[in-house]
Amino acid sequence: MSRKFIVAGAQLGPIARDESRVSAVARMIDLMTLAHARGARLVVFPELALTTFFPRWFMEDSAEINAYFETEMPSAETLPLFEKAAELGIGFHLGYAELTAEGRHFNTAILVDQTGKIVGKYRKIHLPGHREHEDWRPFQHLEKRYFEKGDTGFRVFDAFDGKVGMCICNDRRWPETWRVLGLNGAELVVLGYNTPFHYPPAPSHDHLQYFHNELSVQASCYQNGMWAVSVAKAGREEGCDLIGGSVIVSPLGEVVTRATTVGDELITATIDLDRCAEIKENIFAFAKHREPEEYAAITAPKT
Ligand code: ING
Repeated sequence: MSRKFIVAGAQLGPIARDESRVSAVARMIDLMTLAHARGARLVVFPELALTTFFPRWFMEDSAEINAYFETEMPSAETLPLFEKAAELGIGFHLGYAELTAEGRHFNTAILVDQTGKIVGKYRKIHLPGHREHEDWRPFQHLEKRYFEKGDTGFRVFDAFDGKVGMCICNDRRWPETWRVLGLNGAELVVLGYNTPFHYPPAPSHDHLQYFHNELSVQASCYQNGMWAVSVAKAGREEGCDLIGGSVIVSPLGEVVTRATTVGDELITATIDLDRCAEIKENIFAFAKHREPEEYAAITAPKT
């Protein structure tokens, strides 16, 4: 039985600072309904998909900061998304800010199956940006201030007749993310991102943001023989331009489809998990060709 099915990427346009979770969820339900109409079994939403990308502002008041976090999942505002998923029989991936009962803050993503059950959770490991206010920047990128490094590792979950992994945004730029997921058997990686077009530390790179976005995912899919659905929160959000460029990429590194706007947009593709073997059993057959004895520098502790 072939493991072919349709996946969807549900790119979101801007979410305003004062936009309610109810509004964001309603937009996602519209995209989920469209995904179902197009035959998708899984729809992927962006990173931090319930609120505006709040790490762009320096905040000190914990109540103000915590207002952007979810203390339960599903919550009253997000339950309709789970209920719609179960009603339609479609799974989904959702990124959100997680505040645990112990008071820990993570940039988190979940994988939910076609019955509306959470079958996987990931907490972002590569946190970009900085911890303190840096007034030279036109906008801040304070993920190191608001989130702890994720404590889940790069796990792979049995779902959708295959092995599905997750990462989040900056993780996609690090080859280690994908190689560990690949070594853990991932055949499909789903992820969301919020990527500003302007990169204050190196403005001369701005025109390459879309290129780097696709380069990272294409190379990683090819080098690990896996599919990826990588989905943006896009558009001019509170004065900050976020790139679109949501893509679905094959194990051969081909961009199968990409978004063409910076708003709410659904992309879909038929993927075949069995095609991962063309890479995993040949050019990147890890057991046959990897030489980990030579790679110690990769996992040596930071000096
Ligand atoms: N955003 C960005 C990302 O890695 C960034 C941060 C932007 C890094 C541009 C480098 C260049 O896509 C998040 N949220 O990680």
